[in-house]
Amino acid sequence: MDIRQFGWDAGFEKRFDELGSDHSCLPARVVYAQRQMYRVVSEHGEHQARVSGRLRHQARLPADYPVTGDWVGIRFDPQDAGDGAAGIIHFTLPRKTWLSRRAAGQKAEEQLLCANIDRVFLVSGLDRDFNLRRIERYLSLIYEGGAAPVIVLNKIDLCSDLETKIAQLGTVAFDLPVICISALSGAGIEQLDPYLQADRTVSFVGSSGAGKSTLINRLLGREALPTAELRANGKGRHTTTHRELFLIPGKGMVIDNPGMRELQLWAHDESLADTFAEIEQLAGRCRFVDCTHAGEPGCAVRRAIKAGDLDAKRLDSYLRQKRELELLARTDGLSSADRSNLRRRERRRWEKEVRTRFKDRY
Ligand SMILES: Nc1nc2c(ncn2[C@@H]2O[C@H](COP(=O)(O)OP(=O)(O)OP(=O)(O)O)[C@@H](O)[C@H]2O)c(=O)[nH]1
Ligand SMILES: [Mg+2]
Ligand SMILES: [Zn+2]
Repeated sequence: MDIRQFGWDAGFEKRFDELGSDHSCLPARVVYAQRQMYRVVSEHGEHQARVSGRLRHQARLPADYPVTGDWVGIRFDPQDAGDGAAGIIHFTLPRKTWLSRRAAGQKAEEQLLCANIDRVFLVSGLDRDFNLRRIERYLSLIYEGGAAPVIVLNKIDLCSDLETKIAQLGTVAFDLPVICISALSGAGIEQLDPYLQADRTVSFVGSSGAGKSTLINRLLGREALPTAELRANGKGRHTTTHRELFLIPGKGMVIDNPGMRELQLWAHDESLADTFAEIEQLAGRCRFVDCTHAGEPGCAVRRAIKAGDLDAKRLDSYLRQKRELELLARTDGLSSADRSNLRRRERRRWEKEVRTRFKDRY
């Protein structure tokens, strides 16, 4: 199997050579991860793998374990593994981009969702799933991980006020691509083609029931994933329960994700500055440099709201996210936040490569 079709390139190869110095390791990409059992693709094809005892021993945080989309170094030895795991994962390559959120629960801990993605399709149903504030949260989460968002509005067949919704979306999406489709009928999905390119990986996020798996099935041309209607109270169980990477011949890779009920941020201020670029810009014109936009004199942000140039709900959403991040920084999660900082630094090393990858996108 040629792993280049899974996105293996010179950049990964270079880092692999830096890490896998003893040459007995092979590169492999994680296509499925659940409870420390992994499925990977390597030059030997697709097979099971588990992490080495040493990796497990050294892992201090959940994010130290490989996730779907990671490139790892494995030793492949069919004789070696009695448990059906033909590969032993010895290390994970530095992640180019990623998606993570704050794990549910009291502890401030990062939950890494997937890694090495070029794009994220933020799938939102045009039914009652459509929610600007939720889209803002997803955007902060996506910007933090360094992948480029595309907003996919699904279920056009159920929507009678598309124009209004698109106009509303304009106040949070600015120049991001917005694509309207019906995953069920296939209407409009050819508009996704420019974002589905060989060697590139797209991760799908959005609420449960938004139609992520339906769309992936349609792109794959087979029912690879189960899909289901939400229960009438909107609380239905999550149909997708794990993250899995699929290869679409000629169109790169897609990663399905379970819908997220709790969307707690794991991010830094810089990501908010991307999501709320126009507010940050206005804030630069407030009289006080430390203006909290809570009613101080000479506040340019409040002025914009009065003038009708900025939606008060959007400022509210910005302040809410900001408070959430301040709280995160103050809790015992600091050390893991530092950890995430490290990863961001690593990403800066990647950035030039990421940018050249985006340049030839269209
Ligand atoms: N009317 C309509 N229904 C759709 C469309 N796309 C998906 N659905 C339906 O929406 C329901 C949920 O779709 P899924 O693909 O399972 O949603 P999901 O986003 O994968 O949900 P989770 O796996 O729980 O995160 C299913 O009953 C689909 O048939 C669409 O374009 N129009
Ligand atoms: Mg699903
Ligand atoms: Zn202000």
